[in-house]
Amino acid sequence: MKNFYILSILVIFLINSVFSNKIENNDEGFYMIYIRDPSEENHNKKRQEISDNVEATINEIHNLIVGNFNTYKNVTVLEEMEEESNLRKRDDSENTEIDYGESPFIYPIANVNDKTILYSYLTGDLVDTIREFPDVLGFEKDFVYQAEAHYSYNRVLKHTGWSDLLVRKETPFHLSSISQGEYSSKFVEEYDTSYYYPVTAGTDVDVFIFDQDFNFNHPNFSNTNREARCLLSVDKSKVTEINSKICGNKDSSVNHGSKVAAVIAGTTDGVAKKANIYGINFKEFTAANEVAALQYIKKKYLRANKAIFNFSYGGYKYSSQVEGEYSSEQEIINSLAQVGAVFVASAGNDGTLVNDVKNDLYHLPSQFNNVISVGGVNSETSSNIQYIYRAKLSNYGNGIDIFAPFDFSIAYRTMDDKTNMRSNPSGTSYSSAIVSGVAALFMGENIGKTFNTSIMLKNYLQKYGQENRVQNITYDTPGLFVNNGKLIVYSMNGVYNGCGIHAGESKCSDNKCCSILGYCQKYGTSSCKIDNGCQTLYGTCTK
Ligand SMILES: *C1O[C@H](CO)[C@@H](O)[C@H](O)[C@H]1NC(C)=O
Ligand SMILES: *[C@@H]1O[C@H](CO)[C@@H](O)[C@H](O)[C@H]1NC(C)=O
Ligand SMILES: *[C@@H]1O[C@H](CO)[C@@H](O)[C@H](O)[C@H]1NC(C)=O
Ligand SMILES: *[C@@H]1O[C@H](CO)[C@@H](O)[C@H](O)[C@H]1NC(C)=O
Ligand SMILES: *[C@@H]1O[C@H](CO)[C@@H](O)[C@H](O)[C@H]1NC(C)=O
Repeated sequence: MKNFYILSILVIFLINSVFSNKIENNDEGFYMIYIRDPSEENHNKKRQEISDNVEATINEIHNLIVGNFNTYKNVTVLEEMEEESNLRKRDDSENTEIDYGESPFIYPIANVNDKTILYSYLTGDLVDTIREFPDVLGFEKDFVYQAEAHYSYNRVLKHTGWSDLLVRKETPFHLSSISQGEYSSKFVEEYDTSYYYPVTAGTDVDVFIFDQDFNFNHPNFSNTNREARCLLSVDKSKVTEINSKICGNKDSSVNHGSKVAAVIAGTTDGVAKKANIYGINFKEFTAANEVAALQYIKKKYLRANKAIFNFSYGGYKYSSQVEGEYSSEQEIINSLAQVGAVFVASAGNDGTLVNDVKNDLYHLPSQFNNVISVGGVNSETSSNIQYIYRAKLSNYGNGIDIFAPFDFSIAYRTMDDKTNMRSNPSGTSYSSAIVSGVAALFMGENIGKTFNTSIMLKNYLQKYGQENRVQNITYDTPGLFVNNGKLIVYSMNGVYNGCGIHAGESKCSDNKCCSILGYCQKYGTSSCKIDNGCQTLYGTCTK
């Protein structure tokens, strides 16, 4: 008896929740219509059939729909329903468990507790008319569920402040590692291989790639909502305008420029796939060629606060050759920075100091002022923690500004025999490409704001990057690892231990406290006190 009582309350509650709900968005769409249908015999039959009074209602509604075809905003939907229905008939639908009746526009989909639920595509006016039918109990507008994801769309947007979110699945390390914080299997059961990025993805930002051998015919540059082409070629310090998809050595098996461009802004492997990418093809990497190209771009193509220059070449010079009034490269870099350009350069792959004060040797252009110098890292998982350490070949020293991935597992299929992009690239050139891409993301999300190299470094790369994340560094090298602003670490299978940002923003249960390191503990233990880092967002910080 007691059970029955509880059950009936439950039923009433459910009914209320369905029928008292006014349809808020009272417009054209798919609806579930609840029809009174107490016919006993239906519930005992194996095959669900339509009872007489339901059939009468169906016929009435069917005629209403047909008589009001011209009031529909989108008749295509009804046409598609009819088509589907004809296909079914041909397939002989007599064997299905449910009798869907004769009308393609309205049919029963379920029978529950003396009700039949009909499904139909209706205009708001038809809903109002049908509501008055004697056997109609109510309506429910169909609802499209979001596919179950291993991350929270809303939490990521809140955390990053991005205008909207895009997620690319199953990406290589160079993308997954820059859109999450430190992964440890102590907190997260399965490493998240997704790449999270803002929907703007570098829109309206120009990235000038000073390199060799570009082929923008590769399908990874084929999205049409941005520019991806060769712009200039530079030889003997003279600049020539080019407007083509291919420049440099067509048969180059190295295709360095194409690969750098793919890491910055390719649709599959790139950080900022909507950024404009312009190939500046250098016959030779000389200081004078660089100055000539910068001057040309400054005159003709530079758009203030929207330009990123990625230098991936470099070499060592004695300071006597660099400093003083005759550094034309430094001067022109400064002048472009003043009008809103950001410079990114690779720190070099010599495994030495970028700024060897003792021997008076400096790596250029990465050690110029107003140039962000990028070192390379690899990762290694040991004792369940993913360590990020300086790649052995990457340069180091306090002249480095930031680190980014060094080895790339991007196995390009050949798009044609002449442009083999198959080899897996590695080196700080690609690290600098990553940072250029991340800079493009920040610019693309902040169109209208002022940018130059130091603003990009201080207000974005340092603010959102992971401080002290890079291991195996000496000589006061900063351990900053690049991040695009999304530091929440999710688990692919949704299983977490602990709490907080390293554990998919999980919260502690049972009134436990979330410690500064992300463990759920009893409040009051040494690492779980309010003045000792207890995280109020993810647990209880009182006794
Ligand atoms: C961008 O950086 C990469 C890696 O350092 C380099 O190979 C490429 O030439 C650079 N592009 C420009 C435009 O400097
Ligand atoms: C009409 O419905 C069809 C089929 O569902 C859909 O593809 C189309 O985008 C709709 N048209 C409009 C204008 O909503
Ligand atoms: C970059 O912008 C900041 C802030 O406006 C300014 O202080 C700095 O001088 C600028 N750098 C250059 C090279 O113009
Ligand atoms: C990008 O290139 C890779 C490797 O060649 C390929 O698998 C992928 O389908 C390409 N992406 C697009 C959007 O064409
Ligand atoms: C870190 O540096 C030490 C000492 O130079 C070296 O033995 C070790 O192999 C390095 N670890 C990695 C992962 O490179």
